[in-house]
Amino acid sequence: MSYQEAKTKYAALGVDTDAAMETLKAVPVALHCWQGDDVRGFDTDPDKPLTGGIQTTGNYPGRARTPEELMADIDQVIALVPGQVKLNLHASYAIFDADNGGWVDRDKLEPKHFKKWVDFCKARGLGCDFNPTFFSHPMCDPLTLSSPNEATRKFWVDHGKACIRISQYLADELGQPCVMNIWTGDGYKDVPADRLGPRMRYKQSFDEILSEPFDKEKVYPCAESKVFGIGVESYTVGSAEWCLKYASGRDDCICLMDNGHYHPTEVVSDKISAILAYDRKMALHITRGVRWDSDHVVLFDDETRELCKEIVRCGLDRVFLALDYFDASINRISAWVTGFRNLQKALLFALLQPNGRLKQLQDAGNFSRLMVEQEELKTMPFGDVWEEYCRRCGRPADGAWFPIIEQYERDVLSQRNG
Ligand code: RNT
Ligand code: ZN
Repeated sequence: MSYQEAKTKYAALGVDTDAAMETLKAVPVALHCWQGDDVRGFDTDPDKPLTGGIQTTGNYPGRARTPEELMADIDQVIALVPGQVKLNLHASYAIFDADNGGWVDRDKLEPKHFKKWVDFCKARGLGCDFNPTFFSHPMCDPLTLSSPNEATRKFWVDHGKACIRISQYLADELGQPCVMNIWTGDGYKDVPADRLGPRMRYKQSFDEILSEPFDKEKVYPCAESKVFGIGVESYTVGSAEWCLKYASGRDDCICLMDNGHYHPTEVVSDKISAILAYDRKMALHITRGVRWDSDHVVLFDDETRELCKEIVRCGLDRVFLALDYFDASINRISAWVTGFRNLQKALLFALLQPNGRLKQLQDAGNFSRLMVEQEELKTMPFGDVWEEYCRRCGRPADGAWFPIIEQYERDVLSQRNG
C-alpha cells in the first residue's frame, strides 16, 4: 500500500522504483570477515597486538574465536541483510588442520588453506575477494614490502605471490572475479631521512608480486593508499600519489580508495569520477572516518549517500564495493549488519535519484532549480521503497532484525568466553 504510493511519487519524477530494486539486487558487496574477530585471524597467536597502524577498541563479549564461530556469525549477518553478499577474506584467516598438513607461515600459504572457505561460499552462492595480510606478524620489521632488509622484503613478496595464486583459485572455484587488495601499514612515526628509498622498494615489491601469473579478467589486484596510521604518523610509503601512479602505470592493477584514508575535509565521492576518467575500473573500501580512526561502522550519512550517487552515476559495474571497518565496542554482528544495510540503503537511495534530469539542469546552468530539486529528493518516501526492497530480498525490515541479533547474543555469543 505505502509502497504503491511511493512508486507513484517516484514515477512522477521519471524514476522506476522496481527497476532500481532489480539493479541493486545484482550488485555484489564484499562483506569483510575481519569485523567478526577484531582483525585477529587464525594464523598467529590471537592475543598478539594488532599492528600496521590499525587498532580495534572495545571488548564487547562474543568475539568469534574459531573458523566455525566466524562462519556461524557470517551466516547470521547474511540472513539479516538484503542484496548480494560477497565474502572478503584476509590471508590471516587461513584454516589449518590435519587434512591439509597443519600450519605454514604466510609465505607458504596455498589454496588448500582456503578450501573450507570455498566450500562455505559455494554452499551459499557467494563470490570471494582476498587480501594478503601484511600486519600483525613477527616478520614486520616493522616495514614489509618496503623494508630495507632483503630477507623481510622477500618474505612479504612471497606472501603476495602466494595470495595471487589463492585469489586465482577463489575466482576459478567460485566463478566470480576476485579483487585482491594490497594494503600495508609501511611508514614511519617520525620524520624520515629517506622517503624515496622505501617507495622505490615498494614499487619493486609490487612488480615482483604482480609477476606471478594470473588471469586479468578474473583477478583484480589493487593498491590501497593511506594518509597515516597509529604510530605511522609522519610518512606512509603507499601514499595516495604512490598508489595512483602505480596503478595508472599498469593494466593489471587498479586503485583502491578507502574513504577513511584521506585528510578530514577530503571526500572520496569527488575522487571516483577523477579516477574513472582514466581507468576502466576501481575499488572502494567503504568505512567511516572519525578523527584519528578510519574504521567506524558505516552510517546512512551524507558522505555515504554522495559516494553511492557517484558510484551509480559513473557505473556500478566499474566500481568494486567492499566494506571495511571494525568495531569491538558493540555487538559485532550488529555492527556488520548496520553497515551493510546502510550501504544498501545509500545505494538504493542513489538509484532512486532522477540522475538524467538533474544532469540536464546542471548543463543548462539552472542551479537554483537544481538545488531545490536535490533538496526535495531528500524527503521523498524512500523508507517505503527500502522496506519493499527488504521484503523482495526475503530479509527483515528495519525494526525486525535487531531483536534477532539480541536473541543470537543470548543463545550463542554469551556462551563464548575469552
Ligand atoms: C587499514 C586498511 C585495510 C584494513 C584491512 C583489514 O587502514 O583500511 O584495508 O582495514 O585490510
Ligand atoms: Zn581499507
